[in-house]
Amino acid sequence: MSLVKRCRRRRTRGLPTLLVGTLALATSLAGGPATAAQQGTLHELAAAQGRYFGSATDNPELPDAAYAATLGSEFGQVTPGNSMKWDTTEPARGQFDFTKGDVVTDFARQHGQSVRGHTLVWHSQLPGWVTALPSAQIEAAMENHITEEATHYRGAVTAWDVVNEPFNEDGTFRTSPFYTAMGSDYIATALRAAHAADPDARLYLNDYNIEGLGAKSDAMYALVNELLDEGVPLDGVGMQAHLAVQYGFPYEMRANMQRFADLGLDVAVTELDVRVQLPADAAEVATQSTYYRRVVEDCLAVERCVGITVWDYTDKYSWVPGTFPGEGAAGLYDENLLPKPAYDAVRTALGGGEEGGGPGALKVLYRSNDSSSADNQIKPGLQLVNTGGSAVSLSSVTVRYWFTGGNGASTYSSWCDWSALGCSTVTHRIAAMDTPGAGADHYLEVGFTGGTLAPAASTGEIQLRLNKTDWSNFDESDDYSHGTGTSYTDTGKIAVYVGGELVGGIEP
Ligand code: 9MR
Repeated sequence: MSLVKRCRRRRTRGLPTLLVGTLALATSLAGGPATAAQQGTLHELAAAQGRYFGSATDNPELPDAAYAATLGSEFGQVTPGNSMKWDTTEPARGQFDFTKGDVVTDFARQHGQSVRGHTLVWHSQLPGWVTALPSAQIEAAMENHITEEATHYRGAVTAWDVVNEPFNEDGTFRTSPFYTAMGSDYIATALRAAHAADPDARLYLNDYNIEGLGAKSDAMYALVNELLDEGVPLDGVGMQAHLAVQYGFPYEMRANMQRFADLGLDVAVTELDVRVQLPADAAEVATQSTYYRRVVEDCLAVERCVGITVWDYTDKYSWVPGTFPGEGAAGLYDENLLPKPAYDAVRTALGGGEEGGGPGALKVLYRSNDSSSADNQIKPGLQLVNTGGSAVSLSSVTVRYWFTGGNGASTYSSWCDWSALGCSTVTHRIAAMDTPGAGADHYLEVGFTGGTLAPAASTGEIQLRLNKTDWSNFDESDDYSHGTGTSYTDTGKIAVYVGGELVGGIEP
């Protein structure tokens, strides 16, 4: 793929991602207030990262006041699970009924949320009259359906899943009345009709099992390349992400998202849930949290990943048990609308830093590995312990140890001498404080390249060392974080942060 081709595509259509992020932020500000115990809703945390965080919803659920309250406050985007599908919106040929979809767009407007339209063309949930239509009439019926629906929702829907689930698992095109009538051309025809009806909507192709690399995502990749080459209006690819703990995580998700992004397309996670076999045991719950966290991390790592939608946010209204008997518990909230460990994991991955129920869920144990506090090296030994109920992604964690430099060079070197995790996992640097405090004008900051800290787990010992580049002596005796104990204790004078937010220890 030449750079020239990519640039041309970027200019061809649509909002830059940055603007989408700005809109999302504006949306979040219009949404409901954060609960007292948590700083920022899922959507506010996502919006701070230029993304949206949304949920599917459906008309029968909305009268549930407790459900609607969380839907309206925690999420900045909604997708109607059923009410914009063909069987609902055009049950008889030419007779359109947008009542149910309008209830969802009204709810969204009242709560400052954006709406993803789902879906204009799909092989499933088609009314009988479409499947009974002679092939020669399918194209006109499809164009008319798209035109009427996309026109009706102009201004209310920011993105459309124009074509849903066009592929079989092996990457061949799925048979449908549309494919039978028009071959794969039906996809370009549908996109053009949607663009003509609503030139401002972001137009997507959406499918499941295209999160990782493989025959199905390769087929989507080949298709979107072709469409872009032909100048067909296409803005993005939706990855549904109906994941299951027993089938493993699609580890190449980030690389896969990136290859679509490199074509100048947006990417969205459109229907995320992670089902487990019931009854869920502790290991499955922990793995589920990890999967949710990884999806968030992957989306944040890909600039063109515009947001994440869960399908739906609570186990109370999940589609999973009805479709996969014996499986379920796939959502972020349980059947009583209470947040599950996966919710904490998502918050943390979004930079919320309240894993396991608030500040204090991580603590740092410290001992001095230095027999002299007046020599030319400082040797803190640290251990990080997860005191919360959910796994913590170490890549979002940093630890600070404060000291004074004193006379001599003001440049430093730092070292990891030994770590139970392996020093290659540990990052370290010395930074000067803008405003020095008592016993502190510099700090050693320790971080991690990756890994997860399970509930109650410890990183084990991390032996650190630092010196001035001129090897002059320190006077550690009055350093803020310095102690003389030789066994590990929580002194409270070494701070730990998740996503940059203080969660343990006290700063000088
Ligand atoms: O959530 C939807 C559920 O209520 C319907 O019964 C089901 C019928 O197919 O569709 C569900 O949503 C699907 C979505 O439209 C497309 N991707 C798979 C979703 C789960 O089945």
